[in-house]
Amino acid sequence: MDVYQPIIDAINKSKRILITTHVRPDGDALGTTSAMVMGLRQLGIESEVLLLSHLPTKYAFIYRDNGIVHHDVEKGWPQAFPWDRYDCLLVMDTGTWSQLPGLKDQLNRFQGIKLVLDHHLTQEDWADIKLVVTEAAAAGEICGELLERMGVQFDHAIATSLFLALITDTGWFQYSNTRPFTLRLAARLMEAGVDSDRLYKLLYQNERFERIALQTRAMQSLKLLGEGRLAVLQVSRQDFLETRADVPDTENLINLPLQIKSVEVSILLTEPVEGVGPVRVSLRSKGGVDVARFAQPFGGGGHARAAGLKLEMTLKEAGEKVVGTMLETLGAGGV
Ligand SMILES: [Mn+2]
Repeated sequence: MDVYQPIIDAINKSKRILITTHVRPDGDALGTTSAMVMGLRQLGIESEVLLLSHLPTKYAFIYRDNGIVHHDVEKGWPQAFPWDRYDCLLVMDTGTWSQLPGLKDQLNRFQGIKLVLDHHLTQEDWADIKLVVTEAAAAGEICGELLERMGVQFDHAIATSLFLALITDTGWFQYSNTRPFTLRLAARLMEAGVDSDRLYKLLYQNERFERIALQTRAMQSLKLLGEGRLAVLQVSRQDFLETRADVPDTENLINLPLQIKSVEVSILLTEPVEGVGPVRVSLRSKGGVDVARFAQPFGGGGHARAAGLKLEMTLKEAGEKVVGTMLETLGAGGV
């Protein structure tokens, strides 16, 4: 059976769709939701976006340029979120509650159909219809395919949104998740008028000094363990305070130690800026260790080469716990 048809039927039956995505949305999450809103508009289907975090400055242009308005519930849900306005909830780029804080409790007030469109391996069974394509490099790939099948024309705005999704999740087509489909889609998006030079400047030549200062501090914490196979970085609350940087400024940091030849796995421990909440542990692998599987017993998840988890302990304790377990994993020849 065609895996796209059930979700297409559900969308076609909907009058107004609420589209949401994971907490701390990245370029895939925002590009995909933006493309979806505009694609649905072409089809005469109304939709609105719900973000569980503030719109990050780095990617805000994609919503601003395209006039995408959104509900922002990072600071809390309104007394009466208008759930009865929507007959469909479409969750993009995640399928797990841990990535959707607060949403599960809200949904007992929602009567409509629940859809998931995602490319992550880790999934939970709560949606009515799921379209999960784990070979897809980005949720944007699945969204692009879906919109084309629904008869949407890629205009400049939709193409730019989908291109943002692709380049974010593939590191501008460098990561191993890049597949021929990704490049063929990218080619069609460029034909539809994507200004890739502008996107490159917006994403890679647009940093604040505070971010580079934080990266410098984090790199000074770099430790190589397990005969150089494991790299560990940490960002403490103190680092945030002294550099005036914020959590989004840790983005991409974890990839830097992978430049070292001997490193197989990179771990980044991030202490909460406010001093409350769990330590965030990000994991990257060159392929020998499945870090999604590693993260699972800790309640985390993700992809084989990029995953994360959270630990309710001090930075030091979290470091000892994760590093110890990872060294055992590496000692056992990887999982
Ligand atoms: Mn994604």
